[in-house]
Amino acid sequence: MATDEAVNEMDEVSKAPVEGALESIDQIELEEWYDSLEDVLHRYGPEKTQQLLVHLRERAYHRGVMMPFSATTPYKNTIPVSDQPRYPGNIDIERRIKSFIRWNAMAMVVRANKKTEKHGAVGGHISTFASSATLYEVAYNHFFHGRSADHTGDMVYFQGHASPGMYSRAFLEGRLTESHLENFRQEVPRGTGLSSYPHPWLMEDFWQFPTVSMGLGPICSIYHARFLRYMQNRGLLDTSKSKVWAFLGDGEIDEPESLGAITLASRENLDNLVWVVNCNLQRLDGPVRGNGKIIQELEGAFRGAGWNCIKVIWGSEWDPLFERDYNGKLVKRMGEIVDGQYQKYSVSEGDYIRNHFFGTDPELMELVDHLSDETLEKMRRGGHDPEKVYAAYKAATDHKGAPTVILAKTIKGYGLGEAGEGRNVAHNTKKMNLEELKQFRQRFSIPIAEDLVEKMPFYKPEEGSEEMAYLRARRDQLGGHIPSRKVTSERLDVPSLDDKLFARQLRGTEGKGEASTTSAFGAIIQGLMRHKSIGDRIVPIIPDEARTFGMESMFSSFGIYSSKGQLYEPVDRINGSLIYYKEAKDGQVLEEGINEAGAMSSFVAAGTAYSNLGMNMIPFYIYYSMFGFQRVGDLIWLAADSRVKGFLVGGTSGRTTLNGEGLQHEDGHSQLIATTVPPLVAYDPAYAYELSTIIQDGLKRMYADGEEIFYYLSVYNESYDQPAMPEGDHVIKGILKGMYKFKSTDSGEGQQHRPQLFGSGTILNEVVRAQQILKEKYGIGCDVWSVTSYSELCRDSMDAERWNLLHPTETPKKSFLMEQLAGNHGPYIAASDNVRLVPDQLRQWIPGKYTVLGTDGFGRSETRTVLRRHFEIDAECTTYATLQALAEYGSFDKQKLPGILKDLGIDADKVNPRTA
Ligand SMILES: Cc1ncc(C[n+]2csc(CCOP(=O)(O)OP(=O)(O)O)c2C)c(N)n1
Ligand SMILES: [Mg+2]
Repeated sequence: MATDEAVNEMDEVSKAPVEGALESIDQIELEEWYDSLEDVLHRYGPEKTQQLLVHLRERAYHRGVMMPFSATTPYKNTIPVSDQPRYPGNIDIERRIKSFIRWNAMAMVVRANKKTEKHGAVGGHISTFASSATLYEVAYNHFFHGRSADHTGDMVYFQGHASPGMYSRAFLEGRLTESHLENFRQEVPRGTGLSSYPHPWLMEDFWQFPTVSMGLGPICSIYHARFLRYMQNRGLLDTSKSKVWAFLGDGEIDEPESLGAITLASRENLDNLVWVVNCNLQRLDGPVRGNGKIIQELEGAFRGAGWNCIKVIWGSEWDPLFERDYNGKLVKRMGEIVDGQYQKYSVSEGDYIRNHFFGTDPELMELVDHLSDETLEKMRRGGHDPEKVYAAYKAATDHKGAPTVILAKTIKGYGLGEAGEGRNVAHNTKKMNLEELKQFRQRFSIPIAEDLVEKMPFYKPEEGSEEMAYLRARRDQLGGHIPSRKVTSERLDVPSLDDKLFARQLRGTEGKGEASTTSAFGAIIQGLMRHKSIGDRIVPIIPDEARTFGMESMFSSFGIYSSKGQLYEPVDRINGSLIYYKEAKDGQVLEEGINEAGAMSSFVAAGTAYSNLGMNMIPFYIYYSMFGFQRVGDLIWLAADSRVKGFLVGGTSGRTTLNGEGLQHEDGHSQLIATTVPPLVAYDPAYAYELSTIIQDGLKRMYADGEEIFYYLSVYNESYDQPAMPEGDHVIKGILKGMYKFKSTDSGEGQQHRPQLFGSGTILNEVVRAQQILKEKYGIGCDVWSVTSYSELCRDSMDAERWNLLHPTETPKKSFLMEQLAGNHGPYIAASDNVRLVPDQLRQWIPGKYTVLGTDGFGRSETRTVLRRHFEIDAECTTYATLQALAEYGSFDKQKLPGILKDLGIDADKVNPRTA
């Protein structure tokens, strides 16, 4: 509400001289307009005034007056002083606590680098937290809520480079010891030190969300906020009290992932989401927008996207100046200055600021006449003023209907003085000389004796001190420590392989038709969703390809999640048809649209619910395999760091199996990249029974046994006869370990060597065909192995080898691979729809000649038959490679090989697929 004082102020404004375009309008006319405005404001208040102005604008449009679009507001705080709430805490004590945290955060980095200097210092960052200490401390003291019995807790995405500040606070809170701080960035052995950035993989009781790969925290936070609503709307968990906070750098905002999903947040009315952008105007090398204004640019983007945007630009010291800025000249001047110049002011002395900033206009000069140069230097930016920050957080958390972004202006390296404050080198500052340390101590009143300063002791107030009591009381009241990762002890009752949903797949197609592993997967997931004990925990996530995977019936059976339900009559619901595009408030399917990064973010949110919400959820993210690892590889890496659980399902896999789509779609290398992700278990199954066995075991390992791993499954869209699961104990074990003997033919008469053929995915069928050709045409018997996972075999082999290396006098351990191949001498021939490096992982342990066929080179559109010949992985090429290998063993006549090529229809001078 406009107070009388404010109205009086406006009176002054109305009498101010008119500038610019309005000069041509009659003064009296203008006065009348101003008076009307004042009158309405006085009688009805700002809200009604706003409505009236909007109405006037609409009327003007109607009369043909085009209004210029402006998404931004003047360069001042969004919240006027009159609306600023009373600060609920003790600012003095909070300042002291914050100062100790600043000191320890700085000391931690400087000491770690000194300690490790001789061995190549370990690095670290001081300046990011120096600029954001107030932003965090206000939240720690008044907003961040821990997870407790009646509150699912706030989810806080901390800016990665600010981690020393979080460790420093945890030290005061008694969660970390001095020894932990001493070992910042010295993490071996595990548990003794502190990780560089937020890494749940490395500090599993502490960090929840990896953020340091810029842009990923922002997008994950949006989808996390939406996932909280999903849990709520599906009636699974009351998440209504939880907020998602994300602290970002202004430089980080340039990552496309940062802004790429902001409209989802407003479309979904995510008022449980608060972003705090630390606008210190600098990134690593220099200014974020030297010649522009990042805060204004972001305001325009966020307001345009429908966010509630709160600017916190100026500290309280500026308020009296604004109060006297009757004609808006100060605000206008503030709007004229670009960020590069603001950075210059942040390192300049008072007289420069006076002459350069205020000196352009005598009236502005007069505004600051009464202020000393020293005072001018110390006038804070908004992000360093707890009262302004509190006001913004309060408004953000009270806001309804839209997410909030707070654009807080700060100074990078605040308090570091010459060592980096506002300097372009601030980001990399990790050294402080004695003089700088002394200044720091003095500026923040750190109670450390001057002669001890050089040693940079960590400072913790005595137990029972006012500060410790305050710190504890605040966190106790807010539900405990943050960040804090707490894993649920809940174990799910997962279906066994005997359950009908799997048993059906184990029987195969029984000669009644053909099926692909993709369709088998579709049946399995729908069976799981119907399962009585875990059905509601399944979270199917699909970007926009359910129809491609033949899973569209899921839409109507389970509904597509939509916070708004379905406000339209779906076009495909004709004559009461049961299969249609059904959106529902409690829908189970997350249909993310053409947005693999967003879908991956949902996968992470659901797959970490067991630790972040205390409830196991089972995400299956089904996507075009080509647009997985190489498109969102960094998010998959983040998922691994997050200790995610769930299944990534690369649909339409295979360089030659997805035959028509061509170069950009045909994937032959995701299995290779999958190998590089430590907790990821990857399989490339050929048959529905293999797929079932793997999924059942995955469910058991992750949700019944509690292992913190996740899965990657290649599924294909080629239909063929699905065999029944062969008899024998070795089959299930082999499927899970990575290989089992699938089919054998008898050795021919006098056959000296027995070839061992490896096949995976759809190409196993080609290998089986090669086995037949070898037998029928050349009288050679061989064994065919189904290799379900080269990466699992490789990991097991590496582990055995490592153990043997380090225990030279003990009985050597045998890897599963060695056990399987014992007594065989090869030759070995592997064929798959992947690049050669996938089977090549095993080369060093294969006891004989090893020929690997694969799909190295760009894919292209053709029939599967032609493509498999092009890449030389079909049955004929596998047959030939086997005979050629036997020739090298001396058990086949080499001279016959050119004739065999002809016989098999293989052109020796055909194009090389690797370079084609
Ligand atoms: C994807 C990615 N690219 C590059 C980096 C390297 N990097 C680390 S910090 C930084 C600058 C950060 O600037 P800003 O976001 O403004 O944060 P500030 O420290 O200024 O708060 C860069 C480029 C990274 N961590 N992640
Ligand atoms: Mg920055």
